[in-house]
Amino acid sequence: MATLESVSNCVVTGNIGAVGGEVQALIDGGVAPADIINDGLIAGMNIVGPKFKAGEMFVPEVLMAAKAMAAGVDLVKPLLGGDDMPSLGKVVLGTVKGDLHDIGKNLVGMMLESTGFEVVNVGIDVAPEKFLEAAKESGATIVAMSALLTTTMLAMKETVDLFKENGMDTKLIVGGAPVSQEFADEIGASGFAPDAATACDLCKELLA
Ligand code: B1M
Repeated sequence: MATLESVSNCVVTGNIGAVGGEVQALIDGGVAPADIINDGLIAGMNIVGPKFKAGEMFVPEVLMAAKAMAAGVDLVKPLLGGDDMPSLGKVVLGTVKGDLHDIGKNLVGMMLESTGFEVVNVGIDVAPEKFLEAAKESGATIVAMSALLTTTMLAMKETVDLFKENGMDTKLIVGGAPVSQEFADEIGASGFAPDAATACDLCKELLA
Protein backbone atom coordinates (compact mmCIF):
# COMPACT_ATOMS: atom_id res chain seq x y z
CA MET A 1 0.00 0.00 0.00
CA ALA A 2 1.27 3.46 -0.87
CA THR A 3 2.16 5.65 2.10
CA LEU A 4 4.04 8.90 2.61
CA GLU A 5 6.93 6.73 3.78
CA SER A 6 6.90 4.63 0.60
CA VAL A 7 7.00 7.85 -1.45
CA SER A 8 9.93 9.05 0.65
CA ASN A 9 11.66 5.69 0.06
CA CYS A 10 11.21 6.04 -3.71
CA VAL A 11 13.10 9.35 -3.51
CA VAL A 12 15.87 7.93 -1.32
CA THR A 13 16.37 4.93 -3.61
CA GLY A 14 15.96 6.99 -6.80
CA ASN A 15 13.13 4.70 -7.88
CA ILE A 16 11.84 6.75 -10.81
CA GLY A 17 9.77 3.82 -12.11
CA ALA A 18 7.78 3.43 -8.89
CA VAL A 19 7.42 6.96 -7.57
CA GLY A 20 4.63 7.93 -10.01
CA GLY A 21 2.44 4.99 -9.00
CA GLU A 22 2.99 5.62 -5.29
CA VAL A 23 2.24 9.35 -5.56
CA GLN A 24 -0.84 8.72 -7.73
CA ALA A 25 -2.16 6.20 -5.21
CA LEU A 26 -1.86 8.80 -2.44
CA ILE A 27 -3.60 11.41 -4.61
CA ASP A 28 -6.40 8.93 -5.37
CA GLY A 29 -6.63 8.15 -1.66
CA GLY A 30 -7.29 11.82 -0.89
CA VAL A 31 -3.95 12.73 0.71
CA ALA A 32 -3.41 16.52 0.55
CA PRO A 33 -0.95 17.59 -2.20
CA ALA A 34 1.05 19.69 0.31
CA ASP A 35 1.46 16.64 2.58
CA ILE A 36 2.69 14.53 -0.35
CA ILE A 37 5.30 17.19 -1.10
CA ASN A 38 6.37 17.96 2.48
CA ASP A 39 6.02 14.62 4.24
CA GLY A 40 6.75 12.34 1.28
CA LEU A 41 8.98 13.89 -1.37
CA ILE A 42 10.89 16.49 0.71
CA ALA A 43 11.13 14.03 3.62
CA GLY A 44 12.95 11.67 1.25
CA MET A 45 15.32 14.39 0.11
CA ASN A 46 16.00 15.20 3.77
CA ILE A 47 17.33 11.66 4.17
CA VAL A 48 19.42 11.93 0.99
CA GLY A 49 21.23 15.08 2.18
CA PRO A 50 22.95 13.64 5.25
CA LYS A 51 23.74 10.39 3.39
CA PHE A 52 25.41 12.40 0.62
CA LYS A 53 27.37 14.37 3.20
CA ALA A 54 28.45 11.21 5.01
CA GLY A 55 29.70 9.65 1.77
CA GLU A 56 27.00 6.96 1.89
CA MET A 57 25.49 8.23 -1.39
CA PHE A 58 27.27 9.63 -4.43
CA VAL A 59 26.39 12.16 -7.16
CA PRO A 60 24.76 9.67 -9.61
CA GLU A 61 22.54 8.30 -6.83
CA VAL A 62 21.63 11.80 -5.66
CA LEU A 63 20.76 12.69 -9.25
CA MET A 64 18.43 9.68 -9.45
CA ALA A 65 16.86 10.81 -6.17
CA ALA A 66 16.41 14.30 -7.62
CA LYS A 67 14.78 12.85 -10.76
CA ALA A 68 12.43 10.68 -8.68
CA MET A 69 11.51 13.77 -6.67
CA ALA A 70 10.84 15.76 -9.85
CA ALA A 71 8.65 12.97 -11.26
CA GLY A 72 6.59 13.00 -8.05
CA VAL A 73 6.35 16.79 -7.99
CA ASP A 74 5.14 16.81 -11.63
CA LEU A 75 2.11 14.74 -10.64
CA VAL A 76 1.22 16.89 -7.62
CA LYS A 77 1.83 20.28 -9.27
CA PRO A 78 -1.44 20.51 -11.27
CA LEU A 79 -3.41 19.88 -8.08
CA LEU A 80 -2.06 22.97 -6.37
CA GLY A 81 -4.30 25.14 -8.57
CA GLY A 82 -3.71 28.85 -8.95
CA ASP A 83 -4.40 29.04 -12.71
CA ASP A 84 -7.70 30.84 -12.29
CA MET A 85 -6.52 33.35 -9.69
CA PRO A 86 -5.80 36.95 -10.66
CA SER A 87 -2.06 37.64 -10.59
CA LEU A 88 -0.73 38.98 -7.28
CA GLY A 89 2.41 40.20 -9.05
CA LYS A 90 5.39 39.05 -11.08
CA VAL A 91 8.42 37.31 -9.58
CA VAL A 92 11.68 36.51 -11.40
CA LEU A 93 13.08 33.31 -9.88
CA GLY A 94 16.45 31.66 -10.40
CA THR A 95 19.38 29.80 -8.90
CA VAL A 96 22.44 32.02 -8.75
CA LYS A 97 25.61 31.90 -10.83
CA GLY A 98 27.72 28.76 -10.36
CA ASP A 99 24.89 26.83 -8.70
CA LEU A 100 23.03 24.01 -10.44
CA HIS A 101 20.63 22.99 -7.65
CA ASP A 102 17.02 23.55 -8.71
CA ILE A 103 14.71 21.32 -6.70
CA GLY A 104 14.06 23.84 -3.91
CA LYS A 105 13.92 26.72 -6.36
CA ASN A 106 11.31 24.93 -8.45
CA LEU A 107 9.26 24.16 -5.34
CA VAL A 108 9.32 27.85 -4.46
CA GLY A 109 8.15 28.61 -8.03
CA MET A 110 5.36 26.09 -7.79
CA MET A 111 4.12 27.46 -4.47
CA LEU A 112 4.30 31.04 -5.73
CA GLU A 113 2.28 30.11 -8.81
CA SER A 114 -0.29 28.25 -6.74
CA THR A 115 -0.57 31.30 -4.46
CA GLY A 116 -1.35 33.48 -7.48
CA PHE A 117 1.98 35.01 -8.49
CA GLU A 118 3.25 35.02 -12.06
CA VAL A 119 6.67 33.38 -12.05
CA VAL A 120 9.41 34.01 -14.60
CA ASN A 121 11.71 31.05 -13.92
CA VAL A 122 15.12 31.93 -15.35
CA GLY A 123 16.64 28.60 -14.41
CA ILE A 124 19.98 27.72 -12.86
CA ASP A 125 23.50 29.23 -12.97
CA VAL A 126 21.97 32.68 -13.46
CA ALA A 127 24.46 35.56 -13.66
CA PRO A 128 23.56 38.90 -12.00
CA GLU A 129 23.24 40.50 -15.47
CA LYS A 130 20.68 37.87 -16.49
CA PHE A 131 18.57 38.54 -13.37
CA LEU A 132 18.69 42.25 -14.20
CA GLU A 133 17.74 41.69 -17.84
CA ALA A 134 14.84 39.41 -16.83
CA ALA A 135 13.56 41.93 -14.27
CA LYS A 136 13.70 44.77 -16.81
CA GLU A 137 12.06 42.71 -19.57
CA SER A 138 9.27 41.27 -17.43
CA GLY A 139 8.70 44.30 -15.22
CA ALA A 140 8.77 42.03 -12.19
CA THR A 141 8.60 43.72 -8.80
CA ILE A 142 10.40 40.90 -7.00
CA VAL A 143 13.50 38.86 -7.83
CA ALA A 144 13.90 35.66 -5.79
CA MET A 145 17.32 34.03 -5.72
CA SER A 146 18.19 30.52 -4.58
CA ALA A 147 21.63 29.21 -3.54
CA LEU A 148 22.53 25.80 -2.12
CA LEU A 149 26.30 26.17 -2.01
CA THR A 150 28.07 28.43 0.47
CA THR A 151 30.40 29.46 -2.35
CA THR A 152 27.58 30.69 -4.61
CA MET A 153 25.93 32.84 -1.91
CA LEU A 154 28.40 35.54 -2.94
CA ALA A 155 26.63 35.81 -6.30
CA MET A 156 23.57 36.98 -4.38
CA LYS A 157 25.50 40.00 -3.13
CA GLU A 158 26.80 40.68 -6.65
CA THR A 159 23.21 40.65 -7.91
CA VAL A 160 21.93 42.96 -5.17
CA ASP A 161 24.84 45.35 -5.90
CA LEU A 162 24.16 45.31 -9.66
CA PHE A 163 20.48 46.17 -9.16
CA LYS A 164 21.47 49.07 -6.86
CA GLU A 165 24.08 50.33 -9.37
CA ASN A 166 21.34 50.36 -12.01
CA GLY A 167 18.96 52.31 -9.79
CA MET A 168 16.38 49.51 -9.75
CA ASP A 169 13.80 49.48 -6.95
CA THR A 170 13.06 45.76 -7.46
CA LYS A 171 12.78 43.81 -4.19
CA LEU A 172 15.48 41.17 -4.06
CA ILE A 173 14.85 38.19 -1.79
CA VAL A 174 17.05 35.21 -1.00
CA GLY A 175 16.71 31.61 0.14
CA GLY A 176 18.30 28.18 0.07
CA ALA A 177 19.80 25.86 2.69
CA PRO A 178 22.95 27.87 3.59
CA VAL A 179 21.23 31.28 3.46
CA SER A 180 20.02 33.11 6.60
CA GLN A 181 18.25 36.31 7.61
CA GLU A 182 21.59 37.59 8.90
CA PHE A 183 23.17 37.04 5.48
CA ALA A 184 20.23 38.72 3.74
CA ASP A 185 20.64 41.78 6.00
CA GLU A 186 24.38 41.82 5.44
CA ILE A 187 24.08 41.97 1.63
CA GLY A 188 21.19 44.44 1.66
CA ALA A 189 18.53 42.05 0.33
CA SER A 190 14.86 42.90 0.92
CA GLY A 191 14.15 39.62 2.64
CA PHE A 192 14.91 35.97 3.37
CA ALA A 193 12.66 32.92 3.37
CA PRO A 194 13.73 29.56 4.81
CA ASP A 195 11.14 27.59 2.82
CA ALA A 196 8.70 27.80 -0.06
CA ALA A 197 5.64 28.63 2.05
CA THR A 198 7.45 31.49 3.80
CA ALA A 199 8.68 32.75 0.41
CA CYS A 200 5.03 33.18 -0.62
CA ASP A 201 4.21 35.07 2.60
CA LEU A 202 7.28 37.25 2.13
CA CYS A 203 6.32 38.15 -1.45
CA LYS A 204 2.81 39.06 -0.30
CA GLU A 205 4.25 41.24 2.52
CA LEU A 206 6.63 43.00 0.15
CA LEU A 207 3.82 43.87 -2.26
CA ALA A 208 1.38 44.93 0.46
CO1 B1M B 1 24.48 19.10 -4.04
N1 B1M B 1 25.21 19.84 -2.38
N2 B1M B 1 26.21 19.37 -4.89
N3 B1M B 1 23.68 18.17 -5.55
N4 B1M B 1 23.09 18.66 -2.92
C1 B1M B 1 24.23 20.03 -1.26
C2 B1M B 1 23.61 21.42 -1.31
C3 B1M B 1 25.17 19.82 0.01
C4 B1M B 1 24.68 20.56 1.28
C5 B1M B 1 25.35 18.30 0.24
C6 B1M B 1 26.25 18.02 1.42
O1 B1M B 1 27.45 18.02 1.31
N5 B1M B 1 25.66 17.76 2.56
C7 B1M B 1 26.54 20.37 -0.54
C8 B1M B 1 26.79 21.87 -0.35
C9 B1M B 1 27.80 22.15 0.74
C10 B1M B 1 27.90 23.63 0.95
O2 B1M B 1 28.31 24.36 0.10
N6 B1M B 1 27.47 24.06 2.11
C11 B1M B 1 26.43 19.99 -2.01
C12 B1M B 1 27.54 19.86 -2.88
C13 B1M B 1 28.91 20.01 -2.23
C14 B1M B 1 27.39 19.61 -4.25
C15 B1M B 1 28.50 19.46 -5.32
C16 B1M B 1 29.68 20.43 -5.18
C17 B1M B 1 28.95 17.98 -5.24
C18 B1M B 1 30.08 17.59 -6.16
O3 B1M B 1 29.96 17.69 -7.35
N7 B1M B 1 31.15 17.18 -5.54
C19 B1M B 1 27.72 19.68 -6.63
C20 B1M B 1 27.65 21.16 -7.01
C21 B1M B 1 27.06 21.38 -8.38
C22 B1M B 1 26.79 22.87 -8.59
O4 B1M B 1 25.75 23.35 -8.19
N8 B1M B 1 27.72 23.59 -9.19
C23 B1M B 1 26.38 19.17 -6.22
C24 B1M B 1 25.51 18.54 -7.10
C25 B1M B 1 24.26 18.03 -6.74
C26 B1M B 1 23.38 17.21 -7.70
C27 B1M B 1 23.45 17.67 -9.16
C28 B1M B 1 23.84 15.77 -7.61
C29 B1M B 1 21.99 17.35 -7.01
C30 B1M B 1 21.15 18.54 -7.53
C31 B1M B 1 20.05 18.11 -8.48
C32 B1M B 1 19.12 19.26 -8.75
O5 B1M B 1 18.93 20.19 -8.00
N9 B1M B 1 18.51 19.16 -9.93
C33 B1M B 1 22.37 17.69 -5.56
C34 B1M B 1 21.50 17.57 -4.44
C35 B1M B 1 20.14 16.95 -4.72
C36 B1M B 1 21.87 18.00 -3.14
C37 B1M B 1 21.13 17.80 -1.79
C38 B1M B 1 21.34 16.33 -1.39
C39 B1M B 1 19.65 18.09 -1.76
C40 B1M B 1 19.26 19.50 -2.23
C41 B1M B 1 17.78 19.56 -2.37
O6 B1M B 1 17.27 19.46 -3.48
N10 B1M B 1 17.06 19.60 -1.22
C42 B1M B 1 21.89 18.84 -0.86
C43 B1M B 1 21.91 18.42 0.60
C44 B1M B 1 20.87 19.15 1.41
O7 B1M B 1 20.41 20.23 1.08
N11 B1M B 1 20.50 18.57 2.51
C45 B1M B 1 23.14 19.08 -1.59
C46 B1M B 1 15.59 19.56 -1.19
C47 B1M B 1 15.02 20.97 -1.44
C48 B1M B 1 13.51 20.89 -1.37
O8 B1M B 1 15.50 21.81 -0.40
O9 B1M B 1 16.92 23.19 -1.97
O10 B1M B 1 17.00 23.58 0.54
P1 B1M B 1 16.24 23.20 -0.68
O11 B1M B 1 15.02 24.24 -0.84
C49 B1M B 1 14.14 24.59 0.20
C50 B1M B 1 14.62 25.81 1.01
O12 B1M B 1 16.03 25.95 1.10
C51 B1M B 1 13.93 26.96 0.38
O13 B1M B 1 12.70 26.41 -0.06
C52 B1M B 1 12.89 25.07 -0.51
C53 B1M B 1 11.63 24.28 -0.23
O14 B1M B 1 11.11 24.52 1.05
N12 B1M B 1 14.52 27.67 -0.77
C54 B1M B 1 14.22 28.98 -1.00
C55 B1M B 1 15.33 27.26 -1.75
N13 B1M B 1 15.57 28.22 -2.62
C56 B1M B 1 14.89 29.31 -2.19
C57 B1M B 1 14.76 30.59 -2.75
C58 B1M B 1 13.98 31.50 -2.08
C59 B1M B 1 13.33 31.18 -0.88
C60 B1M B 1 13.42 29.90 -0.34
O15 B1M B 1 13.89 32.74 -2.63
C61 B1M B 1 13.49 33.77 -1.85
